[in-house]
Order: sequence, then structure tokens, then C-alpha cells
Amino acid sequence: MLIKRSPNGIDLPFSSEITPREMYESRRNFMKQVAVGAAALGGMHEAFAQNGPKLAATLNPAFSAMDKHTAYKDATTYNNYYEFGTDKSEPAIYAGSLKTRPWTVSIEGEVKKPMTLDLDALLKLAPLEERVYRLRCVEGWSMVIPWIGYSFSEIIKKVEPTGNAKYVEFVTLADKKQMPGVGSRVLQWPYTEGLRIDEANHPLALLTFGMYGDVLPNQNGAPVRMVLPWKYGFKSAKSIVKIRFVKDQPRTSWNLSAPNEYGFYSNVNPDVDHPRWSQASERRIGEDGFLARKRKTLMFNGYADVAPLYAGMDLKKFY
Ligand SMILES: Nc1nc2c(c(=O)[nH]1)N[C@H]1C(S)=C(S)[C@@H](COP(=O)(O)O)O[C@H]1N2
Ligand SMILES: [Mo]
Repeated sequence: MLIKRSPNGIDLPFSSEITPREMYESRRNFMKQVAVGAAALGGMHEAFAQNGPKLAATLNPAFSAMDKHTAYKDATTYNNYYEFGTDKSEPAIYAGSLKTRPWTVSIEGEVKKPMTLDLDALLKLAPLEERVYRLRCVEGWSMVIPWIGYSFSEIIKKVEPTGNAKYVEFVTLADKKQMPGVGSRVLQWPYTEGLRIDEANHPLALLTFGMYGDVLPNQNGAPVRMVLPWKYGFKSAKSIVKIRFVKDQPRTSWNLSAPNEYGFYSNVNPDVDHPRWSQASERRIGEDGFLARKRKTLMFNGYADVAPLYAGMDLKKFY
């Protein structure tokens, strides 16, 4: 079986060479083995392993990395979710107070069909897929998580953007009563993020409702978040309440707080260092000793399929 491997051992599922049907089939079989293997290694959510999936979704092997899944425990206890505190352990401790139902998301701005959808309507908008994505935090660590959701492009199709819609803004919940971190001035609330509309329309951009066969734990952004695997983790906004299609590039929370450190694009790029540290390597959570930065970071986090979105752009300038 031909599995393409990068020199550092990270599988590259989006190589344009991996398109023939045979390859796809062998990948699919391989994925099944990987899933079983990951469960055996304790990478799977225990409840999932015992009772089967709680949020039914079909694995999309063509959109899945073959890396070993991060252990559920690590993915749910080492988080960035500043609304619940800046320490990695705090979201797991404090996010229990977040009430994720009822929940509505309003989709508005430059669209022909603005809509406000409750969670059930949103869940039913398109078939749910499982996709194993790597997520690379700008701080230098990464995880591999089996997410559940559908391409954000499904939303774009539904609301029919007008010709003025050039960007999409994601606005997340900021409720002091439920979120102890919102009292702090570490960021401007609500946490907002944004994409150019063609980036939002890329099939890899996942509107995400679950992980490890279950709904999202609160600390991972319940009940609905984005996951953008080719960008640094902070672009993947958690607990979204509003999606706005807009004409001008939206301001984003991290860019507002430190514009020279966090750009609008924030594509994973080993050649563009953060002003205070190198981005050439990363530590895979659960894999190494705590301070080890062993793996080479890959351009676009290994998701080379997105490269045409940035054709002709100087990525040192548009960091
Ligand atoms: N609303 C909100 N979304 C957020 C954040 C946050 O603080 N608030 N942190 C971001 C950062 S920095 C990262 S690395 C990822 C972490 O996602 P995870 O905890 O599910 O791994 O969420 C992103 N989304
Ligand atoms: Mo991050």
C-alpha cells in the first residue's frame, strides 16, 4: 500500500497525487485500522469505545489525517478558551457552567437570506462528517482530533451571499454570568474571528459540532465552533453565536490585542516566525516530554490543497 509520508513522518493526505480510486480505497481501509488502533491505544473517548458514537457521522477519509489521535483526556484538559481563564487547565474546570441549549446562531449581513437557526436546525442543515484534523496552536503545540461537522460552504450556499460579501466574521458568546474570564481585559470581548469568503468556502473549513463521536465538550467550544486546520488554532472560534457576511476585512480579537504578532491570515507557516519565537517546529501533545518540540511544522499545517487561495500573496507580509 502506498502511503505518502513526509520526511518527518507526518502523513500528507492532501497531496494531489493521492487521487486515484485505488489509493482512496486503500486509504479508507487504512483509516479503519487506524481508528481501531487508536481506540486500543486509549486515544478514543471512553464512552464512545463502550457505547458507540453519540453523534452519528460518516468518516470522510479523503479529509482525514492518518496521524494517531490525541488522547481524549489531553484534548479536553489542555485548552485555550480565554473566556474561562488563560491557564490551559481552566476551561475544563470552569466551562461546565456554559449553557449550550437553547442556542441560536444568527447569520446576517450581506446575504440574500439572513436566518437565525437553533442548534437542531443547524445540525440538520447538512450531513455530519467525521474528519480527523491536525490543529496547530500558534504557541507551538498541536493535536489530532476526530471532529464532527460539515463544510462551512453549506452555510454559504444556504444564505446566498450578495456580491458585497467579501469576508465572513465569526462572533462568539461573551456572557460574564457564565464565563468568568470575560471580566478580564486580556482580550476584547466578544472573541471574534474572520476569514476571506473564498477561505470560508474552502471545503476544509469545518463548522464543528462534535469530536470523538460525541457532542463538543464545553471547553472545546460547544455547541458549535469552526475548525480551520491550515491556520493557527486561534482562528478557529469557539461557541459561535453570530456569523456576519461583510464587505470589509473584520477586526479580530487577537489582531486587535497584538497586531504585529497575530495577523488576519495566520496560516500555519514554518518560515514566518512569531516575533517572540520560531514556528519551525512543534510539540505533538501526548507524544513527547513536556518541552520537546520535535516535529517539523509543515506549510499550511500539511494542508497543501489550500495553497491556491494565497497564490501571488507575500505570506510574510500577509501573516
Ligand atoms: N471563543 C474562543 N475561541 C477560541 C479561543 C478562545 O480563547 N476563545 N482560543 C483559540 C485557540 S488559541 C486555540 S489553540 C483553539 C483551541 O481549541 P481546543 O481547545 O479545542 O484544542 O481554540 C481557539 N478558539
Ligand atoms: Mo492557540
